[in-house]
Amino acid sequence: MICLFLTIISYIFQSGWTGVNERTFIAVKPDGVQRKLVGEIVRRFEKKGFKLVGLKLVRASEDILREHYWDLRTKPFYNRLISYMSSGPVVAMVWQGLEVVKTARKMLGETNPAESLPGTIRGDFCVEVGKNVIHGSDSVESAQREISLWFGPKELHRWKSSSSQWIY
Ligand code: DAT
Ligand code: MG
Repeated sequence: MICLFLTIISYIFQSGWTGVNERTFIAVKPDGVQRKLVGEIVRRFEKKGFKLVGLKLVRASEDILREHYWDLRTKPFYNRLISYMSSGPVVAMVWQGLEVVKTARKMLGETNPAESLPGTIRGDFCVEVGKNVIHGSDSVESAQREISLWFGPKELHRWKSSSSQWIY
């Protein structure tokens, strides 16, 4: 039911979230916050040229996390994943820009840090799949669903970036 509702909401907003307005959901996981990686991660997205449109420190409820990781509910590591994600605050963010979903995934690296190249976030800052410091949406559709799940409309900001004319 919640899934259907979120899909409809996502569909309504879809038209505005393409091209330079594409958005992705990024979260610094509890280990990333504990290890003081928030500044470094924000810095990488800012320097790349993406625009920050939402950011908050949040202790995620189990309901949100179970919804967020719904696709993985049958995996053996699912319960461990939920308890790890609820073990401390996460920094939830929405970043905007051309091809931001695909590019952010490249910036993150592979799911398993051991397979992530140096220069990627997971390649540089973690070693184990169960503590891989950051989440990033894997498709435009997932991004829309996740943004609607984690952020209210008033928490997403429209603002004109003074550097956008030097990026696009
Ligand atoms: P990603 O986070 O790269 O999108 P995913 O969606 O497949 O990867 O999985 C979500 C998270 O679940 C992942 O970031 C870490 C955890 N995870 C995935 N595979 C795992 C495994 N084999 N063992 C433990 N945790 C795993
Ligand atoms: Mg995923």
